[in-house]
Amino acid sequence: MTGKLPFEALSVETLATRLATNEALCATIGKGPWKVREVGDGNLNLVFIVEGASGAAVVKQALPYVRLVGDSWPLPLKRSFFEYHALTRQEARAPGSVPAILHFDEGQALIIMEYLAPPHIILRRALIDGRQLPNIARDIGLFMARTLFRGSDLSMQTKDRKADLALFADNVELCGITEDLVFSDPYFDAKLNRHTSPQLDGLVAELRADRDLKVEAQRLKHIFAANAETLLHGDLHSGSIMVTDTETRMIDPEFAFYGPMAFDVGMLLANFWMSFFSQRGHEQNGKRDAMRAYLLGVTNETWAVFRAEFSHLWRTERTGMLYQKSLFEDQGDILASEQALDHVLHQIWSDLLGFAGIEVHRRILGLAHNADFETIEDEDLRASCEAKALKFGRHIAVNRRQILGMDEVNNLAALIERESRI
Ligand code: SR1
Ligand code: MG
Repeated sequence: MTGKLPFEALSVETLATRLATNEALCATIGKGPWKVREVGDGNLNLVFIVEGASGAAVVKQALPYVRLVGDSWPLPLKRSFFEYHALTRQEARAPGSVPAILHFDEGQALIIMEYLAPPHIILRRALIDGRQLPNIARDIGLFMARTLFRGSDLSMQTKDRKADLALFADNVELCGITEDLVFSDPYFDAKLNRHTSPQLDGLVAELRADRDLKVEAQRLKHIFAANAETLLHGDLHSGSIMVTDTETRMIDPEFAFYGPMAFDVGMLLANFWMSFFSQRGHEQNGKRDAMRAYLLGVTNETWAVFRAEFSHLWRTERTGMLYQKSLFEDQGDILASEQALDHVLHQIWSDLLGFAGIEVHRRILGLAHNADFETIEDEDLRASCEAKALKFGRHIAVNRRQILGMDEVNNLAALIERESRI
């Protein structure tokens, strides 16, 4: 298959014939016969696992529409191009944190990549199952600090960064999904919205009439759209991470673009807090108290690791045009450099709380829900978990400038979670 043929979606039936001569694939898994399975359970793409005599690989192909909704919502194939380029940059900036790329075909919008075999599992699934993974906070904290710092003007040469900014600026439609689905749709009666009804109807009406919340969501959208600070993963939720007990890999960066550092961190932490609030709905087979404590510990540790690594890179790799060393360290003024670092970290903290709060809202009020809540079959129980998460999200989004540290946030989460009545 070459990039010159017109685009055609692969299928389980056609994949082996169409990729039979692909050198990278044959070198990795051997020549056919191959076993092909379609395993995509995301909202946008086709994902195949292809197994041959000497191994397996993943073939991911974009479709010209949103899979979740169908061809009434067209979506450009070029998201595959952005995913490919994001993966190459993430691998360079945080080696070993993403699947290896074997082949990219721009015309067919497909990426052939390393198969993360079982026991790899999607992080969201592992957390629903109540598994306490020992390394995720460290691995994800390091990934975020390294990719976000090294993709910014704190590290890159300005000419290179501006060229990259121009490249990713064309990821318009994927940014548009986030701009609508995350920042706006949850706060009015948008067409594709849904929520657990009638249980949440009252609270949803209250949130949509909440002037402070609505203004804050739009201030955050403004930051998201206008602060092209670094190359983001762009969709760093627990469904975009694969784990074993010892390994953590980030996948699916098709939403990559230059935006605020706090967006990736906020979205990720929101997913840990949503997992925390959903645990009550998965308790049938035993108490989840330890799991809840683990999840709050993970938010704490992720943020601590992020801060520590970001600070380390600030002190050792600050080679870009921002906060240049000639103004600080080169004049012996280490204190001023540390003061500037504190300021940058504080800004990320305050913004990440906002992004986290509204990410929680959109997964309960908008189009794209998550399995943490959706797999709770008892609708009253699900609504009770969701209502607590919504209240938490509202508080951290609206009060983000006054919240001083992670303990305050996690104490609030624990308090809301223990409330018997919402
Ligand atoms: C229409 S796409 C819905 C969501 O799926 C992706 O994973 C992103 O999170 C997006 O917002
Ligand atoms: Mg995805």
